[in-house]
Amino acid sequence: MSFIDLRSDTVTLPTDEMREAMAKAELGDDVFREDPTVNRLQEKAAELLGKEDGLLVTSGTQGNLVCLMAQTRAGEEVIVEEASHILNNESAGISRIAGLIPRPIPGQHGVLTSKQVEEALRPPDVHFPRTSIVCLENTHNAAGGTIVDATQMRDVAQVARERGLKLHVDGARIFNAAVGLGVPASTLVEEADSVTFCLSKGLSCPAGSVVVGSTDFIGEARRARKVLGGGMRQAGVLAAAGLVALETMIPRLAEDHENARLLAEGIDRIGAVDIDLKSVQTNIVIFDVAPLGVSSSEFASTLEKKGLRVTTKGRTRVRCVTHRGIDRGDVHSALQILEDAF
Ligand code: TLP
Repeated sequence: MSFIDLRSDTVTLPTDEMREAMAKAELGDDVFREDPTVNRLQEKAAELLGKEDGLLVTSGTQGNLVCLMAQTRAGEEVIVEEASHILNNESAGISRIAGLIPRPIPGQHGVLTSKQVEEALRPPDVHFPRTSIVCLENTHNAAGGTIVDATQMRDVAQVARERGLKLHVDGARIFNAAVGLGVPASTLVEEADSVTFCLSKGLSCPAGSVVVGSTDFIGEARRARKVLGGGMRQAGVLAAAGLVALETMIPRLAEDHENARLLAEGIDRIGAVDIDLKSVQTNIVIFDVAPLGVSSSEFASTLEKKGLRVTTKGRTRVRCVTHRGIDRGDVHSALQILEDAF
């Protein structure tokens, strides 16, 4: 049975151009900083995001952890959005490995405001943990791929700056945000001290993420990556795919956004479940099956039997993600299956 796979944009396979670039990549030992392809990818990533330097890491999870380890000390507090990936989907790495304590704050569509951050700050008192960093997620996965725009980013960055806090952006899908807004990604992370973005999601690479920031920060991040076992030697085979992604794959994310819109509007039209069309801003569609009186996992297994793969978010929410492997025809077929299942 063939499936329409809307579980994640992580299921995308590398393009032929990527495979060719990987086969021909010039290689060296990256722990000695001698892999020319890795070096080129890191430079290109830093340039695209307007930062001094970059560092290839194995995954988005490793990237976020490396960024936090490089900018904090154990026992410090991290301000995170309540439904963020860092808090909920990275197996508590920030606590068990970086020794940090999270301070979760509920955002609106995943977006924190400067007022919320301000209110969360603690007076200097030996009883309290020191708050040292604020994390924003852009796009925000659990909120439905919602975008944090440059003004909202700046707003939070200003408080962080005034209070001496660092600002980290989990930009796993930062290029979806940039394409969604029609702005260069660099404008969205101008104020960030560190950014992680993923090559292996909508950009279709087989693996890898990149961390960017100042030269000093990257020096610390490189050490943290080593601690985590992320020094990868001839990693140019991966970086070669990353270069193709950064050079050719960003504009096509718009197609994924159009397909997500088409899917969301179709689900809304059927009218059997709850869906907030305002939250459908990029390539993620989340709907709530509570009105059907079933759990999200029961619903997902019904869909699976009919040839549609999705993921669940909590007890009643279902997530669909569009990507390069999904065209308009697949969206129409998915809608047919969904209507049937509803
Ligand atoms: N997200 C994956 C799953 O882990 C849920 C997905 O399918 O969406 N930040 C954000 C915002 C993410 O969505 C993800 C991956 C990560 C970080 C971690 O990236 P990886 O999977 O490369 O460790």
